[in-house]
Amino acid sequence: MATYVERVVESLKKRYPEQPEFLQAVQEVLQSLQPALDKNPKYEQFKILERIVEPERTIKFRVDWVDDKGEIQVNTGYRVQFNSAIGPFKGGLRLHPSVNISILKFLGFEQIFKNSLTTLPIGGAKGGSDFDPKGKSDMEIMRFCQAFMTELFRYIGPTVDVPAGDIGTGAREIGYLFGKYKQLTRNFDGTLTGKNLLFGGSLARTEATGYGVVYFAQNMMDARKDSLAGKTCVVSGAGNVATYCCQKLHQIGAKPVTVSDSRGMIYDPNGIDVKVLKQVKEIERASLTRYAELVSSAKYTPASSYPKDRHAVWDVPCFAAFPCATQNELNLADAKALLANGCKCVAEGANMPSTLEAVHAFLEAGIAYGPAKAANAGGVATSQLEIEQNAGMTAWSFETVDGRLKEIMKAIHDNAAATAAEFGQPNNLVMGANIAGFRKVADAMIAEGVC
Ligand code: NDP
Ligand code: 2IT
Repeated sequence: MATYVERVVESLKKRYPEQPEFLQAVQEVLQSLQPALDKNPKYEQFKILERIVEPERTIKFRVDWVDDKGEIQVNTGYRVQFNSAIGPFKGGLRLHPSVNISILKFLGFEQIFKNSLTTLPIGGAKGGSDFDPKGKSDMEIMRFCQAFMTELFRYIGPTVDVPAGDIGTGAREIGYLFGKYKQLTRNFDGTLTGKNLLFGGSLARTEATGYGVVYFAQNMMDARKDSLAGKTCVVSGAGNVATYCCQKLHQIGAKPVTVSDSRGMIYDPNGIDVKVLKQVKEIERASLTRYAELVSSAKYTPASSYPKDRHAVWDVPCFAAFPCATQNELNLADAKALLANGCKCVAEGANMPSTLEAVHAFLEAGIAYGPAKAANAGGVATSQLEIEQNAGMTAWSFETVDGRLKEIMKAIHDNAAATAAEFGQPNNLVMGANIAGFRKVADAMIAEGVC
């Protein structure tokens, strides 16, 4: 007879066959929950799985805006308000041409458990648009953001739903979104996080996700009586998370030797120069070919020169790997290449960067593997600290916020490790993070009744 998990997954596959990323995220979580479900029959009795895989509310809307040539452009906007059992909806906005409901449901679903793990009172959500920010002028970005907020503002608020950044959405976009939100609602409040420091942003929020991933990896190393100091690391991505992951690795005496974007990879044996990376990506918004022009030790490999089903970054020998670009950027062949080269630690900065097969390969090999919902939770946790500062109309020092971030990352690690041990698999942080994140939300749903 099929288990409760199998029945829910099968019914979901039938209902949403066109949502592969969402189904993948659900399977990754549900597959490891069975022991917790066996231990507490209330979860099945209260139909928690059937309920937790459906968003409480999904908003989809048209976004019309005018480009610099005076032509009207049309995009689709979304907000998936997945679960508010333990706090207001919270999660980023992704602006990328690949955005669709499957990707946003996977991200929103992951966010429920990630936010639960942070120890803070935040529910799970995600949103965004298929708008492509690449090559757009500042004024086009502004007009898009204003049009997007003209619809979204009805559904958000400081105790309702608090959006933030994600791929394609950084401080510039949050600024334009905040300006429009404030105009439409006449409220100056903490409804968006990742704001500019001039109007309520928190120190260390920009750095938080990348720093948090490294803190998480350090916690995994401490547990194994090992260290990242002096070790070679590979990082994928070249955006917010990758940049500050590289910066923190340098600070702790490790050496990040790669970064990548959608077009190619940089290998720099001297260690990635974070100042140059910021100049290229944050200021010039250019391709990584520019990094190779500016740094003589760097070698650029275009993605097009590599086999289609492989990712060049994962062929570089390393002690630790930090996938910080996007979902499914690390497949089974990539995982095997990393393991064959002696990789001992993988900490995920991106959301669901490893395929299900790659995750199983890491777990089977017994290396330190920090799944995204635990390892990259520092970003959203620090967003919640921004909300806290806004609510108190105050601003904390960088050291205060960074100190809280460090404590939170340790609490997440220790909770995932203790939960994994409780179920007899002490090294399996996938199981530990999933069960720990799930139990808090499921217990809250039961306590709040069927509504
Ligand atoms: P950015 O937009 O700042 O950077 C994204 C980077 O990933 C860019 O280098 C981009 O390349 C690359 N990338 C994006 N899509 C693809 C793709 N389809 N193929 C190859 N490369 C791609 O985003 P963030 O750094 O904020 O986000 C990176 C990851 O981290 C995402 O998975 C996000 O969900 C996750 N995350 C982000 C948090 C945050 O606080 N920002 C918090 C937790 C997780 P290019 O420049 O060519 O587009
Ligand atoms: O995936 C994520 O956790 C984020 N993009 C950050 C969300 C947030 O609300 O800060």
